[in-house]
Amino acid sequence: MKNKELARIFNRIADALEYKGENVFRVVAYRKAARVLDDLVEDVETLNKEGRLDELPGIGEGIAKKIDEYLRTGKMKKYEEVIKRIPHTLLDMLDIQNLGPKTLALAHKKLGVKNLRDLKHVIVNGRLAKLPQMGEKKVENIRKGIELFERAHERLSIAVAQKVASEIVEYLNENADIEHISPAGSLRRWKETIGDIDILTTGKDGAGIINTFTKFPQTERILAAGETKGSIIVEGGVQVDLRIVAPKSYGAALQYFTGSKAHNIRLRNIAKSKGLKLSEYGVFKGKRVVAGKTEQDIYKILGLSYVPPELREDRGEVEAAQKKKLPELVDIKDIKGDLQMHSTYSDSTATMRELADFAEKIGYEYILISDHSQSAKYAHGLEPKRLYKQWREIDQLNKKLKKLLLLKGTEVDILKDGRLDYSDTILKKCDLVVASIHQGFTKNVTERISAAMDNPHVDIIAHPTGRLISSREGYSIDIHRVMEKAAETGTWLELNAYWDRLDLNDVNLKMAKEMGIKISIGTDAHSTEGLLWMKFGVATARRGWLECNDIINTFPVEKIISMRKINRGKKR
Ligand code: DGT
Ligand code: CA
Ligand code: CA
Ligand code: ZN
Repeated sequence: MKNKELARIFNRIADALEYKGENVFRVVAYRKAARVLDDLVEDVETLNKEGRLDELPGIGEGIAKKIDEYLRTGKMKKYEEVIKRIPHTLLDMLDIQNLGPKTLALAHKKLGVKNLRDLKHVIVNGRLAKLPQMGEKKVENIRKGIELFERAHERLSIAVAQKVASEIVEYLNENADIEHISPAGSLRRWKETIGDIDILTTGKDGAGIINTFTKFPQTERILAAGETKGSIIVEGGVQVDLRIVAPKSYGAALQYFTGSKAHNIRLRNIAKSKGLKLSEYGVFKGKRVVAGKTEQDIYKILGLSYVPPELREDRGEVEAAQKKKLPELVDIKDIKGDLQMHSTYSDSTATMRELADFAEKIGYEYILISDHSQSAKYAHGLEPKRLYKQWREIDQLNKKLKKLLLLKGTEVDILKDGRLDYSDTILKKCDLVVASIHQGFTKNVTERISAAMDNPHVDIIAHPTGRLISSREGYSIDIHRVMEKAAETGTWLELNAYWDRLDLNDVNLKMAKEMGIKISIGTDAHSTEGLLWMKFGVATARRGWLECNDIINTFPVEKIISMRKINRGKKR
């Protein structure tokens, strides 16, 4: 499928236009097209052949023509034209937080900066700071942005890693004689970023399986190809390790290669204390194997309850497993609805009807429509008039929908001065109010969020720390104080399930749970497919030890509404 390829190209066009300082609306149009293509499940080539590109939201005639041109000729004139005189190393650098296209263009023109190395150089020698309108403070922020950029590019997002891994597993299942196969490592533990992908298999012909593995179509380089281990780099620079083990030690190997290393060390010491030896081949008493075929056997013989992979980080799970007191983790099947999403009323590609149909298909009982509020101009935030219009449409839809209930909500901006972006009169009429920071990331954020939580109509604080895993550190915020306030006011905190946010993260979630705070998992979807990000939210919730009772959207809607009434009462 060429979907991702095209998405990348349109994003590049947007980058280049931004760099040149062209009309923002054109930039936005290309970004939107990129997002649509990126989320698209169907093959863009099929859609094009059937002349159905115009059915896609955000794809107008001009962009459809460019897609067609690229699919037919492998080239896009517009793309080549806009990037012609900009080095691609410069465009890559636009992902650096705090480094805008204008500054970059200036650094290029005045100081000859062509790549990241040059940029670091002019930061160190002070020349960047001397450019007009720059100064030490701005440069310091850019330096921080570079640090984050470099760190993020060493690791892969869980979403990308999972996609690559599932393509490889599917390919191996089709082309090689495989018995068991499973991802291992950080991927199986659902860590938010992945260093490399580990896959474990059993099968009779090890060398044959490895040989097939190295022929995976997206292989860029083969690092190792033996009889029990193969290692490749696939397109985009991701390393994938494949190991083949004997069926009798599959469980032991899966346990070993799932990690984490810290968890494994704890287990090995427990084995030792029982006069046993634990390795990737099994559990041994002297020379005799006493467990190894399944992971369950391994934990059992060590006197532990089975520890789900998401918990294996040595954060107390070993002690809990010894006492048989592990949490009963939430499961994706327990989720009854999604409490954050956007529609075409603001900046999403999906209409409310499309969101509703998709949600019904997933088996949800309810969804909260939470579009952006009026100040979010960049996202086409709703003025009160359009909000009321949306509510009338929700009433209509609810009459038609058989199984699903649409809830009236908003993602109301917490403004720079700490006020909310709608009056209380409006907020009062929402079924649920989600509040969040989208501006003033360094301005009294803790105080502003706390003030929002004092408002009796605010039910949920969305993406509480504001981080973007790949590119942004988050607000200057005291998350402990925010949690204390949430506990005191009964305000729910969001676990934003978008894979680049996962905010609150696993560690904060565990802390929130211990403080008695309830969590709402929302995908923040800007398309129908975005609703599928729930799996990353649930996995992160599991990594944070959360059970059904900790999570609002495992409850039936009646319970949510009555809890909300009690919370609002507390704040008066
Ligand atoms: P990553 O790839 O950085 O996201 O993290 P992991 O956890 O996937 O780490 P990786 O790929 O280096 O190794 C996969 C698993 O193999 C790891 O989670 C535990 C196991 N492992 C690797 N090296 C060691 C080791 O030296 N001791 C022990 N006990 N286990 C190890
Ligand atoms: Ca790994
Ligand atoms: Ca590895
Ligand atoms: Zn949005």
